[in-house]
Amino acid sequence: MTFTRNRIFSLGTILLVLFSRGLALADDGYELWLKYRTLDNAVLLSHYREAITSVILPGESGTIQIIRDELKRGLDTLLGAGLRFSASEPRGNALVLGTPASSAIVRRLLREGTLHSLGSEGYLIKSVTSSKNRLIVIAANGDIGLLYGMFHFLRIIQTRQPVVHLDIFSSPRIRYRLLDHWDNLDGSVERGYAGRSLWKWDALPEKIDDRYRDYARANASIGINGTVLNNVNANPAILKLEYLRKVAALADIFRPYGIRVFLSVNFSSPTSAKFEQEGNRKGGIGNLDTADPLDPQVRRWWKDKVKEIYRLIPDFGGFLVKASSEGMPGPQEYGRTHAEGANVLAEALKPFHGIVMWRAFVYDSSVDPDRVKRAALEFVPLDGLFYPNVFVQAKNGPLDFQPREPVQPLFGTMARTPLLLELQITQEYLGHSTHLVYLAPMWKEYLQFDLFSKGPGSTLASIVDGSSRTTDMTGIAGVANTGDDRNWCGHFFAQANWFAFGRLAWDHSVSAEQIANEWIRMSLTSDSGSCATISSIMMDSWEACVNYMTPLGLHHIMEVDVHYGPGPQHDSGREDWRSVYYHRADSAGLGFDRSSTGSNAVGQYFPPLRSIFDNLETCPEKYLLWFHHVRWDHRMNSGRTLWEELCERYTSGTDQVHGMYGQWLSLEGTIDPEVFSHVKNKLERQVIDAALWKDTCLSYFQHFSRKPVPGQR
Ligand code: GCW
Repeated sequence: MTFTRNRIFSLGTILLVLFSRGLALADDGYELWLKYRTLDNAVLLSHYREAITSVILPGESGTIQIIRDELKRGLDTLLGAGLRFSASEPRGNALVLGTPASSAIVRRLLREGTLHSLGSEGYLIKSVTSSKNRLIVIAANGDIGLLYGMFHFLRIIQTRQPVVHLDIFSSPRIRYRLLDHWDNLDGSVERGYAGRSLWKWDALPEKIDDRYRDYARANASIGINGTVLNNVNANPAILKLEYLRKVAALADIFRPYGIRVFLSVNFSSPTSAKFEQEGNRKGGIGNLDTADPLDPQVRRWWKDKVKEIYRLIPDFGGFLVKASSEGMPGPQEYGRTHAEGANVLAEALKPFHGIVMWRAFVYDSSVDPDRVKRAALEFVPLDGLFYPNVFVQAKNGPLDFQPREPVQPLFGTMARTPLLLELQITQEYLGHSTHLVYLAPMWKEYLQFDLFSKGPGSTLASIVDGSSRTTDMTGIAGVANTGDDRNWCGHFFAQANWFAFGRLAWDHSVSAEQIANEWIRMSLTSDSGSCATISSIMMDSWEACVNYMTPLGLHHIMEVDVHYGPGPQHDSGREDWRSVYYHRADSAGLGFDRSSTGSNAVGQYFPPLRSIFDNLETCPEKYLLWFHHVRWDHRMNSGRTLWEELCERYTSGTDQVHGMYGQWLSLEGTIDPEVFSHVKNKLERQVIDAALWKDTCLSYFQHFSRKPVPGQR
């Protein structure tokens, strides 16, 4: 009996030890990049502990309380010591946070000019030394600026930077920095690969899920200041009072984190439900027979609805609209333009400083059979006709979030309309949440793309951040990759894309490599050897994906609807939809002729881009098959023929993934075991998928080229 009891006891002890060790070690990804692990470097620890002996943080607003909690949680854990918090003047070396209204030190520090340029969200982090003590001051005009400054300061410590001689000035380059959720009211997420929606609509507004705060906290830590809660394929029900109360509950939680809520709305909302027809998403929640934007009753309906929203959500951000696109209702049904449609909403939102984000993702073969030209054809004639509080929101490329596209030419040609850049964080066409693809290098390529619209240097970044225009209507949105999976994004490395989107939205001049390094150190390890390996995996991953999926400007050859695996053979007869339409393979060659003798999509770009793209000899090879139908025996820069180069790209793409896998295996034992095996499993799948892409595409294109695959018997 005694024996048994002892055995049970010791077994229990062992299990307890194992369990608690397991808990301490296992990383399930929930904490994202906000992991605060006690620093194991004694020199650094004493450097930080000496620099910060207490924290001075006056104020009691919701935001200040969040800052206090985060600093406690962060610094206490990172530095392994409890810090004293107070609201009064510091004794000894201290971290001081304040606004001109709350702190004399900050008042002394901030001169008028600096205050102005900090705006409502910017901050300073500055070392200030006096005879008595050394201070690190985080100063901002308001609490939200302090919140951002605080997260920046924690990032400095998480990434183990020194905290002496700090002199940081940071303010966002872009005003609206948004996540667009394609979340449906039934809990599903369109193009979501990380579980169900984060928003538990059935339980709201009474039940507040813990994750809402964690979501807001994560976004605030990277500077995201708005969220569009629901899918652009919008269910009109979102505007019913019942749902607006739920939205208001979320807005209340997000507000102290500096995050405003926005909604996608269905253009037919004012109409009666009796118009609902199977499949075409028409029929609204109102009682009108029409949604014609010029109808006075429709204008009244939107005004009343907007008033109702602002009564519940005083800082509501505005509406996102997908109209006259992919079956969504829109103004064109009533013979009205996109501008007339957007303006009826803008008029209603204006008194409350709300905005409209009107999407330019349209295609309609009556406008032009080359799908990539349609947005510009429909929208450029409307330039200057939108109300000032309207953005036209366009995807980065003219097609649809392909692994690589040239930039949407609209960004150059709609000079009088505020343009909001839509990026896709969720990897609809880049391997969902199975492939490791770090997207920052891709976004940087887009942002640095020169449209020449005002001569050389008219980069997409300068258009989006307004620096090449005179407007403060600047915005960027990322289609979110979040869901209710424990690790938020499905793939652990997909978290890096959420992180990178926020960092670039705040400051697009930061390099993809720096962002990767920050994320790795905050999320995975600070060991420099491991960091270098992980960084190299990440930095090469996008080019690898382009190579094994769609090299040399190929596009949209994914399997139909799912958009995951290869499907170059798809042909439905629907002109603008299936793979064969896009790749145009035939016995002569490969690629879509968009040159001046083809669809002339090149004509939508400014000179000299137009002629650079138009000419087969000057067109960058990365866009070759996007703009040209190229002979199989065409000589590429490498000296290979097109066919050989295609084979080489597909092969190097699969080799790169093998390489990534090998590099990952070398990390075993240096990073968290749970993360290690999670990523290992995903990479194993990616190796198989890359080979499938290569084999499927090469054997399919071989029917046309009728040439052997080099190295293959
Ligand atoms: O890329 C396509 C997607 C659709 C999406 C649409 C859009 C939300 O396949 O799922 O719908 O783009 O951006 O509106």
